[in-house]
Amino acid sequence: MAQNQYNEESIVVLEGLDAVRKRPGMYIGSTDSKGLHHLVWEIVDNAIDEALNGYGHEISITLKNDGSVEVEDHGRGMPVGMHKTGISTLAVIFTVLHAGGKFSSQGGYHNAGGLHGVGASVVNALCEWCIVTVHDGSSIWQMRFEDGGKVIGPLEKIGTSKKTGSTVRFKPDPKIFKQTHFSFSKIAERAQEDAFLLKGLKMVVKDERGSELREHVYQYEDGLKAFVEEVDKDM
Ligand code: 1YM
Repeated sequence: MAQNQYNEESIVVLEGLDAVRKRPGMYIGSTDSKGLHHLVWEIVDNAIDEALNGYGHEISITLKNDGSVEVEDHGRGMPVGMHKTGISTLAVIFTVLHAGGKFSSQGGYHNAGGLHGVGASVVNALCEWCIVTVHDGSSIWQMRFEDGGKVIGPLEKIGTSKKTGSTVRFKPDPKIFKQTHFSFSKIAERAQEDAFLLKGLKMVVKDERGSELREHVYQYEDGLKAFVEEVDKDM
């Protein structure tokens, strides 16, 4: 029975996500460094959406030494219940293209970049692996995907927690991207812009790669005023 369920989930993945792997440019613009960093913005933007909705005001982005990146928020936590299709809602979010209205180009938070809102499933499709962890205030849930977003097991309860929030850790697929090195300065710059735009939002960017451990924290109680001062400084 349980075996069957994974097979059905896997079929959804194959139908939904192979389109992304066939034409990544249609979803993330390109497969160069710019496209690679789009993966980070997609996940970060979902965390920012949650902050804009009033849940959680601290988001951290960590560059890991295995080439993966981890994005963590302290919002409500992604839904861990069942979707009407009989698949967990989390699996739907990560394996069905444009799952949920908020991933359509109509919904939620937008940036000036244009290409935006294509969502977690697109990121998952273009990864070697992706691990999603949710704290729901009583339990810790986890689900893993491999090789272009394939479901490798069910959403599992892995512990208990009084906190709420979501963590997505993913490793881009080198078969898709021309290069898979994340730029700390590029990510930090974008995180700072997000902090300027959303008053009080705390963005923490960490680099755990190699011996060069770095951490930048951005938080502005008077958003755009701080931005103008920053721009002014360089003139
Ligand atoms: C590290 C990335 O994705 N956080 C996140 C995502 C969602 C929610 C909370 C959430 C939204 C809603 C209700 C709602 C998402 N929910 C959905 C969907 N962080 C990150 N935090 N409960 C939780 O919008 O109603 C997609 S993403 F589709 F289920 F609504």
